[in-house]
Amino acid sequence: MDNEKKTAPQPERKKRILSCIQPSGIPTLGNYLGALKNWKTLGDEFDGAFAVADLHAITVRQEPAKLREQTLQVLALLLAIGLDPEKSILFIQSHVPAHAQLAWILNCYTQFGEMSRMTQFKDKSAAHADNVNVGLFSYPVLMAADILLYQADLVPVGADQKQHLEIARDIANRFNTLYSPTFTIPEPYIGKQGARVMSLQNPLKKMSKSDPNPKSFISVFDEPAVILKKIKSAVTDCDGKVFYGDGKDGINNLMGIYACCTGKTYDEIAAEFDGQGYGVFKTAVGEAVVEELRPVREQYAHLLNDKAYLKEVAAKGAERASRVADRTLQKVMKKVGFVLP
Ligand code: ATP
Ligand code: LTN
Repeated sequence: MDNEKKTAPQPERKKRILSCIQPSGIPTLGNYLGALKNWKTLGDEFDGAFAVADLHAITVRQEPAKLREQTLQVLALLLAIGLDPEKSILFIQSHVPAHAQLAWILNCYTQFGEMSRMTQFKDKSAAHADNVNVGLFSYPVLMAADILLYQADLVPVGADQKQHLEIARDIANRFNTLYSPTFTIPEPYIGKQGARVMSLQNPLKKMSKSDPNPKSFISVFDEPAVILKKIKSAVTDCDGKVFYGDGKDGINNLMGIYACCTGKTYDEIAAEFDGQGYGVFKTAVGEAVVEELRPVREQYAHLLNDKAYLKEVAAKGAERASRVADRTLQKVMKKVGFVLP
């Protein structure tokens, strides 16, 4: 007798991608070019799940009314960049209890030493020395839970999150080895361009929405005149020549932004502004950013007025997300040895 089981060929599972953004301020051009822009492209192609990470946001003190407002703003932004809530799962992290539950379990499979090496923790604990809380420390474990609950194959993030992705992979591998295969091992998806947009005031620091100096970042909702002004006052050098090179961090950053918005290469940009000085170049960068963000800003303005719709999207998203997340959580609880309810 033929021992080989004859099974019907399974349709290949579409890759699942997951990513989150914190409602810790108004998203910046860095968030947009480094992450959100890729979410739209990947969300069209794969099974997407995208969340507003409000649990992560409270690792830094937030004003409650502002946090509520920013959470809905960020959800509106996800729709404004073109994510389709019928296709992708769009949700608010705290609406799906499995995130906090799995994070607790994974905390017990993560070593203090490995968390201590996280550069974001070092940076953030220096920036918020009066509130170095345990949540800030175990932030990457919650992020691992976000990813692993959905069995994500691909996680589109900016370059600053690479280290956190590596930890998520380590935790998943450890759990799979201790018990049996449970979690998909996620791969980071870091775009070639825009992965690290730098502060306009200090090009050695990443552009961040929680930077106290608003001149250092461009918010995705800034008016055109404000964008042009912020780019004009971006810190550069006194060399006056537009090319990508060592010691030209400010110009390199502007060239990166311009390349992302126009699709031009660095050589093409250097040729375009040859002999023209920084004034002309900065105006062109400002105009390109205005055009890049225009459709997002326009869509967003339209959506934000409809709070009832946003809440409906969040409710449906949470329901769909919970279905996927609870399945993984149940498996984990069983393997760990909990009595299932
Ligand atoms: P905060 O400043 O509050 O820490 P953040 O903007 O650094 O927030 P998130 O909101 O969590 O962080 O980031 C959402 C996504 O944007 C992540 O994928 C992150 O890697 C990406 N991102 C953040 N800043 C930049 C940047 N300057 N350049 C490119 N990508 C970025
Ligand atoms: N820590 C991330 C935001 C985040 C995230 C995630 C990104 C929270 N959970 C899961 C990807 C997957 C940041 O960018 N600061």
